[in-house]
Amino acid sequence: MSGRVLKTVCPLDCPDACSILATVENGRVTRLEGDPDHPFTRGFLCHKVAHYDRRLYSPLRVLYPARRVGPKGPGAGRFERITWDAALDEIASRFKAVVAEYGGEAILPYSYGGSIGIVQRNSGHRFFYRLGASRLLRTICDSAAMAGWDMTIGKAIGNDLMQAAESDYIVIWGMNIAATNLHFVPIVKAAKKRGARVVQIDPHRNRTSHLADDVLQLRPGTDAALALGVMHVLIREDLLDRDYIERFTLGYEALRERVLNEYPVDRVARITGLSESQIVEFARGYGRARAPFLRVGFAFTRHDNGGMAMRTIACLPGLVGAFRKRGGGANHESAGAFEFNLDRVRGEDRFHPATREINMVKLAEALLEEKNPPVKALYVYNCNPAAVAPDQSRVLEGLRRPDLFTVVHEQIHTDTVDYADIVLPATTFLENLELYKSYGHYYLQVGKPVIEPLGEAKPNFDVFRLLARRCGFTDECFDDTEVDVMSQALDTPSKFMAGINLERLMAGEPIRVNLAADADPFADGFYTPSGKLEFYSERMAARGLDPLPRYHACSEGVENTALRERYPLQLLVPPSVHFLNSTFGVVDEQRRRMGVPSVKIHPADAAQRAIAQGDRVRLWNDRGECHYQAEVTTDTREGVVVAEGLWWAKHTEDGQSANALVSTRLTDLGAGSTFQCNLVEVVRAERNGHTGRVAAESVPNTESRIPNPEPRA
Ligand SMILES: Nc1nc2c(c(=O)[nH]1)N[C@H]1C(S)=C(S)[C@@H](COP(=O)(O)OP(=O)(O)OC[C@H]3O[C@@H](n4cnc5c(=O)[nH]c(N)nc54)[C@H](O)[C@@H]3O)O[C@H]1N2
Ligand SMILES: Nc1nc2c(c(=O)[nH]1)N[C@H]1C(S)=C(S)[C@@H](COP(=O)(O)OP(=O)(O)OC[C@H]3O[C@@H](n4cnc5c(=O)[nH]c(N)nc54)[C@H](O)[C@@H]3O)O[C@H]1N2
Ligand code: SF4
Ligand SMILES: [Mo]
Repeated sequence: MSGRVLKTVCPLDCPDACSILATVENGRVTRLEGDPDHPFTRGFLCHKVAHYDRRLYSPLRVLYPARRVGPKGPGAGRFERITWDAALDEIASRFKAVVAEYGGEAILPYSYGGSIGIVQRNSGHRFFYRLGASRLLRTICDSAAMAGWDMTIGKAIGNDLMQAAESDYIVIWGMNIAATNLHFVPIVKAAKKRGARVVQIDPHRNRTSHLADDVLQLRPGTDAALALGVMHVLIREDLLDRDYIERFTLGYEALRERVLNEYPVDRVARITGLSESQIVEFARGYGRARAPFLRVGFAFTRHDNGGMAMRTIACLPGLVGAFRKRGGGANHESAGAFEFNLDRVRGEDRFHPATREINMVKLAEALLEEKNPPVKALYVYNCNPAAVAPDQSRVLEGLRRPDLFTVVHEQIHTDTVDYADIVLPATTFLENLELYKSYGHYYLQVGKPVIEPLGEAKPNFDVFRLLARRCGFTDECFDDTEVDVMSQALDTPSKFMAGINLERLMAGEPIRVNLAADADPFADGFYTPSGKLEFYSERMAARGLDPLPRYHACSEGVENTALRERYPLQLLVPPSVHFLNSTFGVVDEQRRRMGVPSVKIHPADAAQRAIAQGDRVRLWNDRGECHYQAEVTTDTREGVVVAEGLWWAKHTEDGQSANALVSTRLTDLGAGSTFQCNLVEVVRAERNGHTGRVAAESVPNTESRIPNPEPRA
């Protein structure tokens, strides 16, 4: 039997937001394919989502509410199945008790990007505002990138990725597109076929390097310096679009003086570790191209100088007038065009929240140090902090606190579930209704459930409505349905969203925001206070920051000579093609493709430490340690080690991953995370005289400890 084919959307934190055709036979999902009619998906999905059924029907799927009956932590916890009524009653009464004794701010919601849909992602806000809980600053991902881009451009939009097929010079800056923006790859290939040159700027040669004519392996955290060196050459050699600069930009003269005086190519070469000719050649290529296109990633913004780095790089297209050239321009995120009425969706207009803010990057501090009041209850949804958050040893220590009441609403028995007092089963995108935007392309789409919820799983939206009632909240906003919330989201004066109505979306078709694919997104001006691309920024000055682009060294980089005496290597922890953050750690096949947790090290660094290919090594700094397997390779530059992929803590040898080495330091703009900014040391690890290979799956993927007595079909 062939089954029914239903359309839905990938909910994962990935810029591609693919449209999916799901085949359902006898109530079971048997096939997932890319929608050939979606202009960006173009008929294919990444491997992990094409096989999402392995995750959907995993033995680790959480299907019923459960209560802890053993100690907290991996391997220790035992859970007993309870009813939804019992679970909701217990949460409501524990929350009320915490509010009575410590105040609402002792409750902390913790969520991020498990689903990036508008309804499920934002459905907890009303409840937690009404409760008077602490407010979470959701900064773990792109807040420095957004703030930096905003200072120069004013809104997180850019030239359409699809039109870059007509570019003659594509720069991929700090983004591993072959892993993290897969549907941009055919576009780059099409441009190459027409003769485009492709330059990648990344300390680490990865899958994307196969597309590149040149790979500039700069030192991590020196990206602003490289951009300023490129500007120096563009200005010195007059490779500028003067008409564009005059009409569309602000502060060119001041920038010119700064760049010519302070960023000569030899200085930039010393900072970045690139050669002078690499820098000059790159600048000439960019400046002479007919339509240079810049695909800007996140990695370089995850240093504590990252906001300024983004602001600086975003200036480049302004000097050469790239935004208005067909095929050219720049794109970091498209998300700014989706101007939903989020105040309404989140209930900010109604509840005017003014409670304490807690930055999600500092979860360790929140759980271990916060006093006024202490965090006594934690509610986790859409997120797996035990695996993804920085300073992992301390996060786990905090989660282990016996006096902390922790609720985890999850699809899968993750690392974080190991620490839960109450576990609630969550639906996946195949089981719930949702409105999706993208941060790579410009299409909106509604995804409808294609199967009934498995077990007793419920969407976030339903759970928060039920909890609101249990807590006695009678505000009418808690009577809204998911469709009501979608229509509230679309109730906006935004010019990008004009004419987009829910009926059309509910029919399942992708609908484009009002920004033509081949348009210059800034033809009518930029979204800064001056309406210009701001080389000079009053807003930066008002914050006491340098109003002009500049390079300042990051705290854990090559210029920190004191710390480098103890920890000489820069550690990068970028995403892997086989995982999506920690979401696919549950799938045996994806872990098999990953192999064991491993770290790439340059042959010169390995030789100095007598480390050979396949050796078990210890990585550490003052924050923590982990044991990984060494991969000796020139794919990384000297002085830089790379631990790709967000492993579950329990799949590592020590029960903690490279995130144990990552600090909770914040970025210069946006108070964001600094995942790529860590100095470490690596040595060959000997334990019981053995230095051999790390055992694959040192800790196997255990069966869920939550009883799921009903047999699955
Ligand atoms: N397959 C897959 N796709 C994903 C994800 C995933 O985990 N797996 N995660 C999703 C999420 S949440 C996000 S935010 C995006 C992230 O997508 P990306 O922007 O691609 O990811 P980054 O972590 O920013 O790292 C990208 C590259 O930057 C390099 N890099 C590290 N430090 C520096 C630096 O200082 N300068 C420069 N120039 N390069 C540097 C790394 O070596 C890496 O190759 O991807 C999304 N898509
Ligand atoms: N080492 C390292 N660490 C990193 C990064 C890195 O590159 N390297 N990247 C950082 C970045 S950029 C990001 S964005 C974060 C991502 O961190 P997270 O947002 O925590 O992302 P995931 O690991 O995908 O975990 C999401 C969880 O939400 C659950 N979930 C999915 N949908 C739903 C739902 O509808 N309801 C509920 N209740 N749960 C749901 C999933 O089962 C999954 O366990 O990680 C950060 N951590
Ligand atoms: S993770 Fe990204 S590439 Fe894979 S299906 Fe989802 S949106 Fe598409
Ligand atoms: Mo992210």
